[in-house]
Amino acid sequence: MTLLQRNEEGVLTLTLNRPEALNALTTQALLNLAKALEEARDPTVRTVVITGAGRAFCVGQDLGEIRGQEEISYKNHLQHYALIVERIRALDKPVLAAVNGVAAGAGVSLALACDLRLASSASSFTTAFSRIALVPDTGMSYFLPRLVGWSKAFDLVAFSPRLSADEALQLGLVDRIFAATNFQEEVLTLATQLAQGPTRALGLLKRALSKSATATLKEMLDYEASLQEIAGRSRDHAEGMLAFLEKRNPIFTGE
Ligand code: LHQ
Repeated sequence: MTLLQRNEEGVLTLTLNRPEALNALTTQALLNLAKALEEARDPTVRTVVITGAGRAFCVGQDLGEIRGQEEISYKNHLQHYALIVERIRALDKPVLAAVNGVAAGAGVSLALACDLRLASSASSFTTAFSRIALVPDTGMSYFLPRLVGWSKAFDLVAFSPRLSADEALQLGLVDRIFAATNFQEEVLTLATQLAQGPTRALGLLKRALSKSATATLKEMLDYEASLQEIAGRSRDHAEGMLAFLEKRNPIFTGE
């Protein structure tokens, strides 16, 4: 199985599972991931974690699979890679990349498309594309400059250094580092915290941040007001208000 799935108390963990090939992406692996992300729309899933089996997170396209191919098909790319990024961004719930080990090429892009990047102290990052004379894809040219700035993005793509977890944290490429020894436990703790949160509001927050990448301030003020109206009607908002007044912790159901 190229993808393992486990749902624990609202946290759906998707584990890329080709450790012998550093979780390089084959067409089948991409299809499985896209399908799992579609199924993750189910309301019982309140947070998604994407991680890798073995010593790698994901090293991008399986170069063995495309060896000898005459061309890189535009249509295939949209159907397989772009679809995954679109599904991650369209999911109205947090999607976390738990980067357990080496990430390269579209593996880095996959992490960049997520809402948060949690890195193991054993992880490393390399954009890889320019080493095989390709351009960044799977959303990297969109997300990377927004995270690290325009010229740093050029630097990381043109030279493709291999960054440690600490270097990635310094650049803002990742958000948290956890020790490799208890990485998956730490990830699950943080993911569970999010899964017990006000899922509806978190989903709306995600929409707002995504829209802000291309919107004007005026558009965002308008959008925020419309999202607040929706959030204000949620059961979790009523519970949050009540819990505040009763001086207790809220119990959110995600509705
Ligand atoms: C691999 C791979 C790999 C197969 C390591 N495939 N076997 C989309 C659509 C269409 C066209 C192309 O592009 C794309 C998107 C992309 O993602 S393109 C970018 C593809 N990825 C890369 O170019 C990364 C290539 N790999 C590396 O640079 C290194 O292997 C890294 C830095 C990831 C890891 O280095 P090390 O930790 O030193 O491991 P290693 O190099 O010794 O690799 C271990 C094994 O994994 C080795 O096989 P072997 O049989 O010798 O043990 C590698 O050949 C294999 N492997 N990446 N993408």
